[in-house]
Amino acid sequence: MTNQRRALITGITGQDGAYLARFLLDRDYEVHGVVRRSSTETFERINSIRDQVCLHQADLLDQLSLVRVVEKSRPHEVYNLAAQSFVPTSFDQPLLTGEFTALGVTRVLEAVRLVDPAIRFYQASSSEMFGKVQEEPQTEQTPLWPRSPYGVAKVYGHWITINFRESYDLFACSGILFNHESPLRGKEFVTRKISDGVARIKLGRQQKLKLGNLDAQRDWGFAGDYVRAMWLMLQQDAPDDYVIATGVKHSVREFCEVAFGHVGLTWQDHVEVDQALLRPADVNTLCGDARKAKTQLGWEPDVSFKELVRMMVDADLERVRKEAT
Ligand code: NAP
Ligand code: G4F
Repeated sequence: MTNQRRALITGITGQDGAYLARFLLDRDYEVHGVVRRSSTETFERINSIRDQVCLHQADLLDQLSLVRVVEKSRPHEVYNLAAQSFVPTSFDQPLLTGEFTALGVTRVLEAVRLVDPAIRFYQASSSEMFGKVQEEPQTEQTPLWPRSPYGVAKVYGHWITINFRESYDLFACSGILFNHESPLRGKEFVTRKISDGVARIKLGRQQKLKLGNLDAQRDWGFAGDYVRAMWLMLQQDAPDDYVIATGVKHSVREFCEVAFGHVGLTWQDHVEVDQALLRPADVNTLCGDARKAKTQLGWEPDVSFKELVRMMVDADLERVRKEAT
């Protein structure tokens, strides 16, 4: 083993995993990633860095596979980003979501504790834990009231991380991240569904865009900014928990307005509300207060809401154009 810093990322094939892997490679880390076995590869987001990272097969459902990966890669830092992360699926598959998103965290923590308790650990907690918000804006002290099986599972992951820190003195941090988006966002999430829809409608491949709750408000930031916060948490003298957010909220309707407006279209001409897309219980509004991260980590977001929307629409326009040629 060399003196080079080593990081292990679960969920490296996801949006955040892809941005974090690039961020760490730029800082000269040796980057290892956990991938689960599938009959077709899901490496699209990390294709461009495929030969610079070391991938290991393991699964959040399988304790020994996680222990083996930690033993093999001997990381200084573990970023636990893997999860069943889509809220509607958590209503359809609550048990599986609990296994991945809640108990999966304990499995990764146990692997860290068994192999090397000096490893620094990051847990991907979520603003979805605030659910039916008890105060605005939300801070690290705001009481949790999750509104989906996903949110409930994330509350478990958050508290087991704190519990392992307090019980075993692990350097374990929980980042309570508000919604963050990018051109690499999965297409089922509302921002990417809109940017993809706008591009298809603009280029004549689609007529209408069906959405659910247009009144929902989110504090949307750029994923590239948010992975920097994850890393900063693990570089501090002591482990702690941090809210990461922009402090500004917008509705789904406003997202549509900016996205369609960017290509000279009027959103009301193309968006239809589909009742089937409403959730059994939704999170109506989220807005974070990231003052602790600003003061202690020196973290602030660089990309504004409008820049983010335009970046996503432009990327989808380019991709959809290429699909046609
Ligand atoms: P994402 O794009 O959905 O990626 C999820 C990753 O988890 C994928 O790499 C997926 O692998 C992997 N995974 C799922 N189940 C697994 C299992 N059983 N074993 C191993 N790997 C598994 O999510 P994201 O947006 O990057 O988010 C990263 C993390 O942050 C998640 O934990 C999410 O819940 C949390 N979070 C996200 C946001 C946000 O706004 N993006 C906000 C707060 C918290 P496959 O490629 O094989 O499916
Ligand atoms: O984009 P969404 O699916 O994200 P949601 O539910 O806020 O969850 C995301 O952010 C969490 C952080 O708070 C993460 F932890 C989680 O993993 C995930 O990344 O939906 C945002 C809002 C919801 O209120 C939803 O009801 O948009 C509303 N919405 C309206 N129409 C829609 C749609 N959501 C989706 N996915 N699709 C629609 O057609």
